[in-house]
Amino acid sequence: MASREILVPDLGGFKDVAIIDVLVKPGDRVEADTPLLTLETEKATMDVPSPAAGVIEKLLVQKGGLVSTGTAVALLAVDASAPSAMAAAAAPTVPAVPTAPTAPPMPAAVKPLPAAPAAASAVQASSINEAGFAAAHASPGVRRFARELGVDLSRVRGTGLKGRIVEGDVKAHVKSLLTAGAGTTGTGTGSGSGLPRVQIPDFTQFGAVEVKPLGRVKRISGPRLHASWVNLPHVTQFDEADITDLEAMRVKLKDRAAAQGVKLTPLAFVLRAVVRTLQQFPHFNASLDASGENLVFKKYLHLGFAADTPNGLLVPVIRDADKKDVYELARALAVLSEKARAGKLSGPEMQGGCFTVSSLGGIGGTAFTPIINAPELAILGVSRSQMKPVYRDGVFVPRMMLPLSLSYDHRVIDGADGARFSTALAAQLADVPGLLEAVP
Ligand code: CAO
Repeated sequence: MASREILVPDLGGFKDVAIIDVLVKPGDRVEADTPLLTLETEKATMDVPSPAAGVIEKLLVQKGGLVSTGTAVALLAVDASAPSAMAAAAAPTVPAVPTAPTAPPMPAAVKPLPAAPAAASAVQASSINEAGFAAAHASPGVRRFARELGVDLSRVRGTGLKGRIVEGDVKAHVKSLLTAGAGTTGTGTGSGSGLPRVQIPDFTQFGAVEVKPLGRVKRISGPRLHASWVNLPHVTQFDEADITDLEAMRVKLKDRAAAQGVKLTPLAFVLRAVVRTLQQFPHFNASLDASGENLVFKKYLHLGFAADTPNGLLVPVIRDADKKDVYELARALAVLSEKARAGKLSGPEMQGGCFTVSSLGGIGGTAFTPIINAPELAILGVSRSQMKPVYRDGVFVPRMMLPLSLSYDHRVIDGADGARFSTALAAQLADVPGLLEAVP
């Protein structure tokens, strides 16, 4: 094991930045990207991640200290199996996470805490005013606590020094909401408070265990998925689209497309069909506003798609998907999923989605219940297509059927509309010439 110094990455012009939390101690095992320290400037908080896997030999700084770019913060005994990792320390080893709208630009290797992002990998909390949350005067611990409870810090009155919000303020805020019975009203963006907590036993009483911190993407996406799950009344509509003709055409076109560097998978056609269906059902391309009383119709159409990456689930966004034909959609899919896997997506490439498609078709399964990427109103899950016997005109015929799972927010979309949307989508997928039409 080689022993190497871990240095503070480029802080983008900030000097003498306060260390407000030290998250590891000598002897701790860390993975690449494990947060080691939390720093706080006046405008944002950020983690300093470990650039490689290994064991912390020595800490060179302490809580309350000040650091600048290049300050040595710890000695790491780097795993022998990861010799190149330290050399790559200056480059981002995990996907850059978008910064808060009010925060200054962050270097990619220094990542804001979950408190700050405006939109990241999978799902956005539906009610938290992200800009206000990011600007709130509170420590990362309090921010994390607020996130866990789904509390919008911009609405909490701080009683600490210079109005700083302390943990007690968050608790008092939740208590006041509960007392007022307002925890889950409005846009349904309350905390989900009142939910019984899952009891976590001491697992060591049952056998040996190993504790590993969740990766950064999961730490951000988890609370957002949870917020959507508990605050949006999800209904999932299942359907099947007959893509026999589409598959036949795709197989014909595939090689020609490959010669032009485009991998024409079924998903590109699904995206094109989704665009055409959203154009028929504009209220699916909308969001509730913060009051929960108005629907914001979007005159643009950016499509998100779930990408499975080594760092976790990310949702790149294809901008102006309605202006792209199926080849352009296939190209955008390939470029953005490659960037997602390499951890190179920028913040804007994960923002502004109107509707998300989550395809597990390349992996398997017959159906699933995708969680809506709030504040979007619906998400389409796609599973693996299969040849099935379909009864038609008195006989069974073999048809290639694609399973569709449409989850929608029942506050806005009625069951009848959900069924109409998925029926229309299936019809679009059967209309091969329509899908291949040039885009105006
Ligand atoms: N039915 C049958 N086969 C399918 C299919 C489907 N619905 N969808 C894709 N395939 C096939 C493709 O044709 C391809 O086959 P070949 O390699 O033989 O040509 C293979 O499966 C792999 O496809 P792919 O995954 O490379 O490409 P894609 O365009 O379908 O998907 C991407 C791209 C980025 C969406 C995908 O790689 C991915 O990450 N999927 C996971 C998404 C996810 O995690 N969702 C869950 C989120 S909720 O937790």
